[in-house]
Amino acid sequence: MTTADIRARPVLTSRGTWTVAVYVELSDGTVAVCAAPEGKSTGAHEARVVSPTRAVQAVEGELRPALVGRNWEDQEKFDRELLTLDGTEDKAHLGANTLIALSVANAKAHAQRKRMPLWRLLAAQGGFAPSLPHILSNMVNGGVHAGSGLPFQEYLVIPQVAHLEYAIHILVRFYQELGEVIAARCGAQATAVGDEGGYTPRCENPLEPLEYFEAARKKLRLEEELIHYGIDVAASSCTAKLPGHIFYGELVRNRRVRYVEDPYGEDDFTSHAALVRALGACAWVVGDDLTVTNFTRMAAAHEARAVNGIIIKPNQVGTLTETLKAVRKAREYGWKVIVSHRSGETTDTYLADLAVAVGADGCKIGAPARGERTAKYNRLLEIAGEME
Ligand code: 2PG
Ligand code: MG
Repeated sequence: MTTADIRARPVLTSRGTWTVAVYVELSDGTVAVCAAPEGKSTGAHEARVVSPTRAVQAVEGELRPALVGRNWEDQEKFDRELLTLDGTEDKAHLGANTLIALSVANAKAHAQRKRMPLWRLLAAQGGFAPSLPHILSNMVNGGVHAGSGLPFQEYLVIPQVAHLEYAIHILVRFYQELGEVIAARCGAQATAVGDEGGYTPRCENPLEPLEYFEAARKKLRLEEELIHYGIDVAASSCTAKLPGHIFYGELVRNRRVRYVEDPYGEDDFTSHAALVRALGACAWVVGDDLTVTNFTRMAAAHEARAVNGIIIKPNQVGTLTETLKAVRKAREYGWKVIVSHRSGETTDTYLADLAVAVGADGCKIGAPARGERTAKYNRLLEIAGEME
């Protein structure tokens, strides 16, 4: 089946900024679209993005003439062609945002034509055993996602139950209860939500949100085993002094935190490695800005034993094939895999399909609030049905 047309247009993200959406049309009339997300706390080593105007121009002026009229059912071949057309190491010419939107739109179009859900197509293509992930739900937003003075960027709630619907049920109850706890302690204003749907209490003490979490858990009489907590420090965007290992150890030992993302600067492999040595047996120490879904950075992190888990963000690298390869590499390294959204999202749901397709351990999709986040929750629920 040949590709009949490729088009692009600027669309809006949840942060009120522009991004690019790419449409792929096959010769039987099948049309699929994908919109690139964007991050606010981007890692310095992520692949480059171009402006939405440049992205549209790249699609219409360069990619469309080179790709239309050919059969791109083989996604690997398609992505290889995209890399050749870009011709740079960091995707600076066509932009990782342009490429990821086009790469995913192509996969979606072929899945649609085969009447196959996207997760099933991606699992088959990558040779993965699909499964439903744990959800990492960002219920208190801080750092650059909130502007509330809270130094750490994210406070995550991670249900420890196998059944997805039950996990989401727990999250929704937790989110509501947490809202009441925060309103009572900090005033209703603090329940205004940040970029990823989490509440935004004004507090400078990074322990405070974990206290609110525990208050909500106790009020709900949720047993301790049912939920873990996590933090994304986003250290490279953090303006406060970073804590030492003892502080993180205290979070793991006494605050029920089992997930620590980007605890140190994006080039500080040494401190990460020391933390893995100290806490690696009882917590996931996860790289995001440190590893940026990039093979060279991942190899360096592996060499240094700097993490035991990785954030996979397709738009950090630029194509679907590279994303799947990064997951395979992470598995080879023995790491946990967490497929993640960005702070600037659209209602596109391909991320949920990807998380299921690769059998990710976790999927980070924000709080169960705001349309661009709930779209992913709802897609996960739909996929659970498709898997039955
Ligand atoms: C992160 C992400 C998503 P951003 O740091 O993990 O939560 O934020 O998209 O702003 O990089
Ligand atoms: Mg992060």
